[in-house]
Amino acid sequence: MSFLIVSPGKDPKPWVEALKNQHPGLNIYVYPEDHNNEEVEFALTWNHPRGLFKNYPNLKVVASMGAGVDHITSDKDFPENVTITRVVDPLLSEDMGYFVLSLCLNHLRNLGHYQQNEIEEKWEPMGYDRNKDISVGIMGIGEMGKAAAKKLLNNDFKVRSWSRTSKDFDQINNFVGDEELEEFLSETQVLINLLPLTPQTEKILNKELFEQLPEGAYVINVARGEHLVEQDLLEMIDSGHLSGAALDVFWEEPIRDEHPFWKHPKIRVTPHIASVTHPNSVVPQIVDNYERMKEEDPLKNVVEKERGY
Ligand code: OXD
Repeated sequence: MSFLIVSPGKDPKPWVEALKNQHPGLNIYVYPEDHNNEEVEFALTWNHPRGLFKNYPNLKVVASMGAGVDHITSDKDFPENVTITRVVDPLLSEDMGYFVLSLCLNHLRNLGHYQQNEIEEKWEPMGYDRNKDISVGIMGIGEMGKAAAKKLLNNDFKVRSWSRTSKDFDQINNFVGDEELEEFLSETQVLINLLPLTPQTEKILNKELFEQLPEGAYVINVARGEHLVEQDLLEMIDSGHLSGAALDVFWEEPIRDEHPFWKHPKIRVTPHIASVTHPNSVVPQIVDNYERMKEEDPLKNVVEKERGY
């Protein structure tokens, strides 16, 4: 029985090392090195070549290296009988919480403005709002969304959330479904997107949605580039309806050289680093699922394929 790692564009070495430490007997192959497809029962992946897994007749489980699984579920040739799992790591969620908190504080205290002014040697103090006076709206209240909400609440922000289906998180006011979206948006001064990417949520951050935010609202996208209609965001910032945006994810990563986001004074770009999986921290749960698969025990963090997350 073999364990396959498929992660083009991502260095597999720390994963191999962590897996070997956790489970010295594991027979690991890193795609595309030579291996027998029939022996592979478990694969760990990030951005696999489309259609690859249908060539593994005995594959049982494909584990995502991260919290997101859209890179797997979007593969139309993914074998139906293979289980998909994702990473659920409190530390990863906490990293996301700290990141969105720092973006909110940066925005509130105008640090982007001062950074630019420093380059231009300009002394130009600005007024600022206090955390307690700002209402932050989180779209998507899964593990990451909850962690973000807690960090923001602990730092005195007013927090509300929106999810497509009802969620059991009672610490904040949660709005549900299309019917309550308008109400959710109407008082959201900083919008944070943490939705999973599914056919229902693709391009959800569009002009129609932005128009329902109050004048001067700020947008943070830390989920997936495909949630955002880029042109709509640019238009709404340039018209003054939105005050700016912080973007960590993009349709195309890295974004191309002349992309208008790079030089836009009101858009902050980071290279998909909001919360990055640390192999040592998540390998124990992957090995645990590998053992469960062998023992035919129920796996943990299984993705509902119909739902897409
Ligand atoms: C993830 C990511 O889904 O890094 O884990 O985006």
